[in-house]
Amino acid sequence: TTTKRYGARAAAHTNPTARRLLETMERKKTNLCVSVDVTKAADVLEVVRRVAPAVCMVKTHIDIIEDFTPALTAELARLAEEHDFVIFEDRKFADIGNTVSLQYSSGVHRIAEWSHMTNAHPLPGPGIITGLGVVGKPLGRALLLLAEMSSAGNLATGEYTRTAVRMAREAGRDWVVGFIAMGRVDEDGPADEDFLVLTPGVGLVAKGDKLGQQYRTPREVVYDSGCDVIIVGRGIYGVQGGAEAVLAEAERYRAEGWKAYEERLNRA
Ligand code: UP6
Repeated sequence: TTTKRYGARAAAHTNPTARRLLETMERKKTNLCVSVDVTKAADVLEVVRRVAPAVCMVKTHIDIIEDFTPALTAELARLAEEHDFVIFEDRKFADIGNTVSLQYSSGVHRIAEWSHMTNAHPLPGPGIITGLGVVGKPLGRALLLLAEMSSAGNLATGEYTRTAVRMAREAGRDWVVGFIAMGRVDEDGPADEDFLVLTPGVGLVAKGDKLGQQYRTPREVVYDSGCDVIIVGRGIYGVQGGAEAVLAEAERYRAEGWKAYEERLNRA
């Protein structure tokens, strides 16, 4: 997987969102996902409009928005088409199948309507994958499993991580297209298997925060660990210097992530 170009890997996927993401990455020359963790709808849209040229994906936490209306997600969906990126709602579902299917389709946020990709903890067992799939699969959406986490002391290690990978394989890649992980958790798989590995905890400046977050550089994540997408939040939207600085910082992460990817291909 790590020796192939993103664009070439698209053919290994039947899931339309996975294909679209890989094709977008190749077309825009970016493996950057910006995590827009701000709490006002106007600020979300401002950051997204700024970083749009530099990203393959925008990640949201829709439940932190104080002034949420469906106009926000409609506009996000429109921007995704205009600027060619995928929307990933980082919902981290963690309940039984019946409950998550309701949380995914209903409530105020109606996540399945506008978010191309979402994620789930494997903790409750395979029913969570099936329950989300009832809603998302017919819409061409994609699911990631949290196989590992970036925060200090997290429990997603060892046998838990291996079980997450096994659950993804059993569910099939037409629905579970990859993982949130810190490295190539799928490396024991067959050569024709292709999972996406999306990795948070990425920063060029800070080493961590006061609440357990741990940062690695784009190079450590993409070149050393073989991950596919770098997820950057505060390192980009939190930069000092206003809107101009946000795009400049996104472009810096895009360039770092892409360079690490090109070097990974050349090493092979
Ligand atoms: N995130 C992590 N670590 C994980 C899983 N998800 O940081 O293991 C998410 C956070 C946040 C983003 O919920 O939205 O990635 C990281 O933000 P940051 O770059 O500002 O630390």
